[in-house]
Amino acid sequence: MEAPKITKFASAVSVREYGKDRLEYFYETMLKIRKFEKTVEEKFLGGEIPGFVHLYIGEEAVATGVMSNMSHKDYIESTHRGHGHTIAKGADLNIMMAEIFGKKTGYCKGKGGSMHIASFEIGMLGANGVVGGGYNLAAGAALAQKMQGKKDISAVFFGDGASNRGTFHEAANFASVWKLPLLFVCEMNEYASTTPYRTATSVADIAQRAYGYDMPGVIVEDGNDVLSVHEAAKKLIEYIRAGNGPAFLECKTYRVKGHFVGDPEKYRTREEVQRNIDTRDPLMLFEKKVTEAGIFAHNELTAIQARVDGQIADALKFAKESPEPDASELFKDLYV
Ligand SMILES: Cc1ncc(C[n+]2csc(CCOP(=O)(O)OP(=O)(O)O)c2C)c(N)n1
Ligand SMILES: [Mg+2]
Repeated sequence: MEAPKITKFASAVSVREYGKDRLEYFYETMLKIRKFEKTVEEKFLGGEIPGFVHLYIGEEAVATGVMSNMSHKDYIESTHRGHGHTIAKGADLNIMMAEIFGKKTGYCKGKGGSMHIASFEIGMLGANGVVGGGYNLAAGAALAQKMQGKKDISAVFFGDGASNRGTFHEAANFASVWKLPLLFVCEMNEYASTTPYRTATSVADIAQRAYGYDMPGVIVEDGNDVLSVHEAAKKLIEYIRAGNGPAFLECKTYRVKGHFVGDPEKYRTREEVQRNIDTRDPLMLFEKKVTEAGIFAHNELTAIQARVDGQIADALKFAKESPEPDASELFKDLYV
């Protein structure tokens, strides 16, 4: 049997080869995530949002690039940092914002909140507050898809920290033996809470671990370039849909905000964060690419930004004006 390959991916597709609508979709999706997260941050700091919030700011290209190859029939398992995955999967911003505000009109009737958003209609099986908790749920979903003879796939998102959990081994081994239609997407954002990945991870590239499970592994060095992520994920998803079994995608990105809103961030310097913002911001990289190629003028990008601002303002209004769930509903929809 030929050994699986672990490769570094560089996209050979020029920005000019994409239709303008497609490029607008990438940009608008990333913008929705960014602006949604900025609003959530502001409202959380203002005491309007209950619970705990982990922001996806700076990592927008990963969710957008992967999900651009999926339909609502494909499933995803998300993480504690799940707003971006949910938006890229096609969530309604009003219903999402309402959930985060703990309102009755939210995806989980206001009883899930930031870390437990799920919507089966769009194939979003759930965010997950348990680090590494998504692998085996996704493997189960992929097993169901395979047993039903579907061409749909499942994807599980996880961080560099989560890659060190034992649950990864269980799911990766099972998915490989059963040739399940499952994409492992590692978001290597350099930190697991306060721990830099280098101090806690045995390999330089986490995708190297795919080798041990006989699945292909692809490393996107510039995981903040949405087009690179899109192309790399496209190849792997085609491979999975063709019935070849699981694959592993590692995207190198950076968590620009604290681990959670309110994190004092004593484990890294302000200079390091600023350097990443200045040189690697996914929105900035995209804007530069499409304007330098002459595909979008600056005022066209501004118009898209204004449209998204309107969507976020609507979502906020909807969430704020929605009622809270009634106390009598507290024990409804519980599976115990
Ligand atoms: C099983 C488990 N252990 C510990 C935690 C506490 N915790 C929450 S997020 C996190 C770090 C996760 O890091 P990573 O997987 O790299 O994801 P990132 O936050 O960087 O997106 C930890 C340790 C938890 N929620 N669940
Ligand atoms: Mg991390």
